[in-house]
Amino acid sequence: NTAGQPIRCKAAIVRKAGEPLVIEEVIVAPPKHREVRIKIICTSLCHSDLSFWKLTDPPAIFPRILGHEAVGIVESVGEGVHEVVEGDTVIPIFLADCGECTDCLSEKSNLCTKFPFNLSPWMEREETSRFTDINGEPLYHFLFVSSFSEYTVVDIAHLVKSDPAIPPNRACLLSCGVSTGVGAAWKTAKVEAGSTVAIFGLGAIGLAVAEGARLCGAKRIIGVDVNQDKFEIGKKFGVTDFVNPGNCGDKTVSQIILEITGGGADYCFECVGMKSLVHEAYASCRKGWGKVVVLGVDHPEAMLTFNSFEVLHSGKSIMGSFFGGLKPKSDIRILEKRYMDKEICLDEFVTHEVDFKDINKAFDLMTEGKTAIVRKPG
Ligand code: CXF
Ligand code: ZN
Repeated sequence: NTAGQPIRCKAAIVRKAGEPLVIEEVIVAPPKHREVRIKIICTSLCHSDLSFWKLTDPPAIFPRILGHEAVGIVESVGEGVHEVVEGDTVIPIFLADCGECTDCLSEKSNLCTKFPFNLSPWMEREETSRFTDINGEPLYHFLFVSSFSEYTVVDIAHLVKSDPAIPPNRACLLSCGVSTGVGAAWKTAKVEAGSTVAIFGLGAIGLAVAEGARLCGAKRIIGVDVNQDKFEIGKKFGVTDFVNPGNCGDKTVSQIILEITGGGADYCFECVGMKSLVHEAYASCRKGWGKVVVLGVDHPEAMLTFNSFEVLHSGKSIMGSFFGGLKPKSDIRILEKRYMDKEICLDEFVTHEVDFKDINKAFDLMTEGKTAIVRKPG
């Protein structure tokens, strides 16, 4: 029984920006008040792991244990934890759900006020780390999860219970990217049956938006991507039409979308993180009721500029979608159920599986633009 004791195990550490991760022995301290120590069963890569691995300027901070899409088993709980017990299957989520603030109590928000989203490299409730290397040096956390380790400590506000019947190499996908995309169509945009959707960027998020739109009964799902191969891939997730910005001749993407939809798409999703694409999405959606949903992250200083008269008389809306508007503690289990009922496809998101020791291969694959990578269980 390891409860209350430090655990020595292996973790993949980023010591310097962009350098290969090194698998080292680390010490994982026992969980404190409202914290849970979990054994990671499976973890996948999200593009944010890649971004923060390469980042050289603040908030970059090293040595750090990255990883935030995962599924694990509770090894032990800290004082004051009554929600989970040893042996429970759990999914860590970078976005907190305290369950008691105005936002967590509202159906309309998923932005917890008690633990607002931030990029702190520590635990949620105190500025300390639960990881040390074998020389006793502290290692930084990432997004309150740090799943590239055999064991990690996560605050209870960042954990949701998971159905153990779901294969771990599928459950981990619900921890960030796939949920974000599906949620953006389902909860943020509230895509209606019969509607037309345009998705800018068919990476994992964009494909998950397609999946969400398909589940909502969208009639037409237009994928926009510079990589022509994404049309075939997108078809598995419900993409019906494709626009390659490189093959538009002298027309813009929005001109083509307005033409083929007869006035614009009902819902447009920006899934790349380029402000120019937010403007293109705005131009591509239908006047009167078109909605633009922003999911991508451009550089922190990027500004969006809209003509006020155009905004006034277009009747269009622009909205942000953080974690797909999903409330972690209640909505993840709905997505899990829909997977168990064979409605949501998760299998198609997995392009490669690698062993933990080969984690750098996963970073190489994601750098090449592959969609999702999962570590083999065990
Ligand atoms: C992201 C969201 C945008 C800021 C960095 C973390 N979340 C998950 O990948
Ligand atoms: Zn993520």
